[in-house]
Amino acid sequence: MNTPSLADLRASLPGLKLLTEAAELEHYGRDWTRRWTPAPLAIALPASAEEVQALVRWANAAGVAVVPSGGRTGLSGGAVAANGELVISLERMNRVLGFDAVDRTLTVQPGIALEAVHNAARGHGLIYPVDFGARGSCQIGGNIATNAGGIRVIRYGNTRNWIAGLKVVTGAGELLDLNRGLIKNATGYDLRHLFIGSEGTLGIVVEATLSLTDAPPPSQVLLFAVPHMDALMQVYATCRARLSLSAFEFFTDRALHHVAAHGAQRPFGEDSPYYVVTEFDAADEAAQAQALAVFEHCLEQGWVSDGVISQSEAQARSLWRLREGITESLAPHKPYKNDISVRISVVPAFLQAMQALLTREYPAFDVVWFGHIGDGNLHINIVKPAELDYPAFIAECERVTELMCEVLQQHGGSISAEHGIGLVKKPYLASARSAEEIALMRGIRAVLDPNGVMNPGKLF
Ligand code: 2HG
Ligand code: ZN
Repeated sequence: MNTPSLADLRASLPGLKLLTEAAELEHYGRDWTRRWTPAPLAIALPASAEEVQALVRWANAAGVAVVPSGGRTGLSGGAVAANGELVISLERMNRVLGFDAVDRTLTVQPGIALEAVHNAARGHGLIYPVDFGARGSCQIGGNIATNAGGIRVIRYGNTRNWIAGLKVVTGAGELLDLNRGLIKNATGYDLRHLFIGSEGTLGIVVEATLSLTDAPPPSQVLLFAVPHMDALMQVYATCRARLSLSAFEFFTDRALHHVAAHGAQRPFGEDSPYYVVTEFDAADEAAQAQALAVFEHCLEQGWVSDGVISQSEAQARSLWRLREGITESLAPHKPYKNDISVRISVVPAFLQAMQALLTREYPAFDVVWFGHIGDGNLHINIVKPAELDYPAFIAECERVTELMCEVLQQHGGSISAEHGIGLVKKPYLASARSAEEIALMRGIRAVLDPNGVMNPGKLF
């Protein structure tokens, strides 16, 4: 890439909001990974799709790399700008553009926060069901670029399921209007789905039409203490069969240790190695009685040792905090993160194989497991021991990640379930995708981004 001239950019796009102060470069040049030193060229804050298009065209002509930027809550380094890139932040494009009561769709700009999407949908008596802890800071454009998952995938699926239409500016600077909110559209390749989960390597989302759905009935939250690993899946199977679940999450005693140290209330008098948080529809007394029966059955079988059912929204929120507060409680320890998935039926075998590997390789490390076990998605955070410096710690974790890739391959799993590949998991992509698949992905990228300006160095 050339040494570009900002004066030239200013002259090409008069009126463009451009930031170049050191603190701004630092702020917009990083995401939640904190592993790379931000060093972008400048931060552009376009106000319209046309401005995004003009910026991408300028980047092509000037030979400048572009990093699309949402709420930068990602954990894979996909939004990091450490090599003189032009960051295009969508944060000023944050409006709801329209609601259609017949289609039950909400059309939004990419920079709107997920929480604002939730509120807008609720304002129309419907919901946008994709949800996760970063809802207040992440943006819908980033959710689409990463095909974000979260805590209700078990019922509603990933972001992909909820995108009825997408306007994107490709890496070549073309504006595409994909699918236009149609439910049925059998006209060849569905290009919309190429952009969902493409991690900013093919283009930039400039508008999205989101499908909405009915609000579910009132729910309750059940927290179980689970005494051994095998019981986790017994509890899952029982809850899945007998309750109408909207979430099924788990965490370990180490995770509870960290959230409790961060201010959360310990739920039970006695500690347990595993905990499950599950949310279920509890519209009437029959549904509530069913939940109690499930709890008693699990207790009798020895699959749970204790449990609590939320009796109010406040209590439900405080039980959820035990699970949703884990990432924040670990952040000061600069953990190394893995975000893997296997088929749900394979979870117990994978957990066992991984525990054997970790006990062998990391006997002294604090390894924190949690995640969306009902989707086969497990988060493994390794806390940095005080005696290791950060580079040595990362090198050690990467060595074990390589071994983990072998275990994942044996179990048919994936190195990234929902956080994406970005920079962090790039070395391991080939363990989850075949050489033929990666060659096809490279070919698609070359067509949509012929000059290689879109998020270069990310994904592969
Ligand atoms: C979650 O499920 C997020 O809480 C973050 O995906 C996971 O911090 C992590 O590893
Ligand atoms: Zn997650």
